[in-house]
Amino acid sequence: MDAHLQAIEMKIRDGARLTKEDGLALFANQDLAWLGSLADFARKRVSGDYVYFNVNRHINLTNICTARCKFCAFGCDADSRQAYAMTKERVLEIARVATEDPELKELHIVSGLHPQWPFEYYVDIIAMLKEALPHIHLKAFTAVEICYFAKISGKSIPEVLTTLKTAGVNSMPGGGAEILSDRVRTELCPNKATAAEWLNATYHAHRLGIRSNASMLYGHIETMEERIDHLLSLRALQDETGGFQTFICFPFHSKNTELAYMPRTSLWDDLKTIAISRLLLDNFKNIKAYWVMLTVPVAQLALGFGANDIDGTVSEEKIMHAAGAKSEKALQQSTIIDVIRQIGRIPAQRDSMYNILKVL
Ligand code: V47
Repeated sequence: MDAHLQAIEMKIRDGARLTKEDGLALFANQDLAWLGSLADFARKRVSGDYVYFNVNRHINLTNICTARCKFCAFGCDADSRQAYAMTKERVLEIARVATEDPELKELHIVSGLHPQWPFEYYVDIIAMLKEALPHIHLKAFTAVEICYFAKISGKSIPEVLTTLKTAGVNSMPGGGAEILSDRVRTELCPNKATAAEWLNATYHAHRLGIRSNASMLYGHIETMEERIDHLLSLRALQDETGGFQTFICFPFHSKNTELAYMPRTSLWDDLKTIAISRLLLDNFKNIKAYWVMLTVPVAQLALGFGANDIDGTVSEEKIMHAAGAKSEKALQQSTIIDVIRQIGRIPAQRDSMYNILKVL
């Protein structure tokens, strides 16, 4: 093995930090079994043998979106035949039905950037849900949505976040990060928060005590260097705030998007990306294998390549399925538990803040 890779292995065994050059060397190397064993070693050291999952429900308030990112099959214009926008009553009805399941602990709320709804509409929905279902954790609005709310309301980012926190937002999902590069964003998603704006909104959320997730959308027009830079930007922010709970990578699914000609990432790339994320993000405790995008068998494999979290039951996922994700629409808890036990790890049902509720 070449000397640089040997040095990287030594650093990982010693718990030392990897550099950008190390990340690039890991992507260039094709010894997947070696990489996987290092990522598995790092995972075990940071988070032991538990594999976390939660019981949650996704609610996408609207698919009408002013951003119209090239990679997205979910967003549409207001006059599209698929367009929908939920009333407050409809949101409450969905939430009430979902929470009839006593195991359900979280509502995950992410939506399009609606051209007409005022900021107050979103605040009212959160306040309504919190009043009706005070025991449910509301993981709501990506940093992109926070930036949009600031734009439409004329409020500052901290004001928007404080208003939402007061209304009942408990934490934020990690979407909208895509690739934190101006080149990529100008090409794929010029009508929404820039890389600096995404990082800034996330920084303020963490400062105000709103923890959030981080994500990466890969396998489109980005270079390996841009993937590494993305991971290092997240690592730097985590050093500063400690506010990230978990990292998720989304392999790009091109069906029904403007980039429909692009092939799906290889399984090899998916496993390398998860493993390298675990190794570079040394200050993240949790790396999520998002079965919705990966499919259940690949998510199970990813648990041997650095991941320690398999998200949750995720009923009614729409964004990824619009782009052709072939996975189930939701998973039973018993399936998640089997998937974890089959690889000799311990299923741990968690809440949204990663407190263990039950070890199964
Ligand atoms: O930002 C959109 C991704 C994200 C496609 O924090 C796509 O726990 C692949 O925020 N192919 C939104 N990916 C979803 C999101 C999320 C989902 C699950 C868990 C969490 C969490 C957050 O979905 C977007 C984008 O990066 N996405 N379209 C696509 N065609």
